[in-house]
Amino acid sequence: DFVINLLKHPTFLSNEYTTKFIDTTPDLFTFKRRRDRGTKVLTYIADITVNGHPETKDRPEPRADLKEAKAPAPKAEPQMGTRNLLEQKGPQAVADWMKAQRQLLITDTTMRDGHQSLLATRMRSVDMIKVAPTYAANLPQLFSVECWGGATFDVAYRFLQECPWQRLRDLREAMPNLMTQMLLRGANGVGYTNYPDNVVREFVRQAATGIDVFRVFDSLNWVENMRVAMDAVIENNKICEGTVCYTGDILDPDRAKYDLKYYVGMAKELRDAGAHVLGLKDMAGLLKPASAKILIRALKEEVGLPIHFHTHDTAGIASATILAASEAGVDAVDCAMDSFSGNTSQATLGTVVEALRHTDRDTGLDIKAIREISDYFEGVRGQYAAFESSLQAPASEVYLHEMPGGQFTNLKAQARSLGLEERWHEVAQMYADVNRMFGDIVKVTPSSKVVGDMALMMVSQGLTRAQVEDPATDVAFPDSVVDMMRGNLGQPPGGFPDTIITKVLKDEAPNTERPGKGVDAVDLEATRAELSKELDGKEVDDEDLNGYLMYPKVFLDYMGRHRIYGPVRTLPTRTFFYGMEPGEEIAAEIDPGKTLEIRCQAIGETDEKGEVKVFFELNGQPRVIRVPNRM
Ligand code: BTN
Ligand code: 3PY
Ligand code: ZN
Repeated sequence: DFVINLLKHPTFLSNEYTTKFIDTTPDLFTFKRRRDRGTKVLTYIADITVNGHPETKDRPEPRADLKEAKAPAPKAEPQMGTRNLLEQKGPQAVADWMKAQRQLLITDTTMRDGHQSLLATRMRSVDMIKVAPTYAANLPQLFSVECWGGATFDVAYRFLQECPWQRLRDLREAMPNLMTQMLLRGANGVGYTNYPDNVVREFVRQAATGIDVFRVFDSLNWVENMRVAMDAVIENNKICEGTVCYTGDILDPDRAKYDLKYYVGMAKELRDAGAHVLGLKDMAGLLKPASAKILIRALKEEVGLPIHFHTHDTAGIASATILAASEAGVDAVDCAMDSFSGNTSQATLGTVVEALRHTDRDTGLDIKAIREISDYFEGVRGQYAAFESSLQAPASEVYLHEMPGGQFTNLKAQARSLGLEERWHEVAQMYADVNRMFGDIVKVTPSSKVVGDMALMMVSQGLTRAQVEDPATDVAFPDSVVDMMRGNLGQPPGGFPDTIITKVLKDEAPNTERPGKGVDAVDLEATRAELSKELDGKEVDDEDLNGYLMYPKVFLDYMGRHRIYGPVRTLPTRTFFYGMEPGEEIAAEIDPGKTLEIRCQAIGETDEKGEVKVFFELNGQPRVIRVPNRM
């Protein structure tokens, strides 16, 4: 039977953390017959109720009295928005319109970068979908809603037990007048590695069924490595936001590698590669107001594309930089709903809206609507207490380490798991040292992960930069470092320094060509057939195929758990992470119109077999589920 095959599957067995839950739940695999979806969902709830969720163990809990957040009511039928313009006139018309009008256009990032940067990307689809119609009706002036891509794709499968494509379909449908936006890592897709060209093309084609604006970047700012993805976006008639990642400081003579000329040059390359919009991605929040003024002016004057500016509030200065950029003529900027803003996330949406009110760049957004949605998200955020970082205040330390906002909480968690949390500031300094050792590179997924891996390794082993660079010391480099030095993420401006290449690769010669060049195309139909076999003959649609192409192991693990637990994506977040209490009642709409009304009646004692009976009522019918007590 499928479940047994899956257990024997080598990729399944070799996975370290995503299967922890199943590995420790062998009894779940003994079911022979196919169980109905209600029973599967009850099995999930029973297991979490008895054993807890591995991801929230030993972490802070939500306030006991915190109710499920209720979305504010949509005001009226959605007015026309940017999506209507895109549908009617195409991407170039949207770009022309951006340049022609005066209001500062705003992208709301709450559903992507906001929670990626504050809650380790753990926001579940239900918490987004509930409020999406309110966005459509109450904030029709938004430029776009960034709600997909980046780390959200694999986290959905890996940790949230849900399908990222279904999230996209649901959000798309709920916001028909607003442009949806995603973050695409160029040839790295939504992964951490380089994919064959046809896999990138196929992914963009599928994503374009739900996404209107593609922010395409490369983690080393290598335009060569962005063309396949950019071309695919353009072919699909969507907005191609060709993006420059910002690092260093254009005013610092010591960082001359990344000066004004460098950025203007790259922006022109992106324009010539067909970008409709120029993205300026300040992933760490390093662009300061004075530099922003100069950079935006120069880009506006010399490139001619509308500019969309993205920054992070890690140092506490993001809104000042946004206002400076606005004065310099930037066309669109990113903000997060107040309750998901600040610190490593984006600038505060309501604050930027208020700051520009009654000026010539008034955003036209309704501040009351913003506050209502922010209040909703405040309630949502409370349920994710387990994923909050310990970051209490903005920190100018970011100018030292230059960590992207989206990486910060993750690296901190990694440091914690290695017992290095107390030595965080050493990790930060080491991160800066590694950057210099690698030749001063752009640090953004996936290059930022490589720098982070190296820094953690050095701190935990007590190695200094000088020791690593010393030809006489033997160093075991992390796989990701070897991979990057081989050229598998592409080339930074000027290449990697010879010292480090020689130290890492010894006699092996690096590949300095575009990594995708000369790589054979994947046979998509053969892969579909192989996946179908893997899944016991289940028909494989394009969404599942694309999930598998990006993350084969993560996808198969997700499918394995889906067979056991069924559609858990619509469970309330509290239930998903903590299970239920006796007397508690919840509802979960598992299909349009099919709602499970679930009441937890009682939790039994652990019997001699080490099992616990959990007593439920499912749509009024009594049900008993037995789960092993692993506590
Ligand atoms: C100024 O420099 O006068 C302030 C900038 C306002 C210019 C607006 S911004 C949006 C649109 N795009 C342009 O290139 N010009 C306008
Ligand atoms: C991502 O690639 O996920 C990022 O957020 C980069 O800033
Ligand atoms: Zn970001």
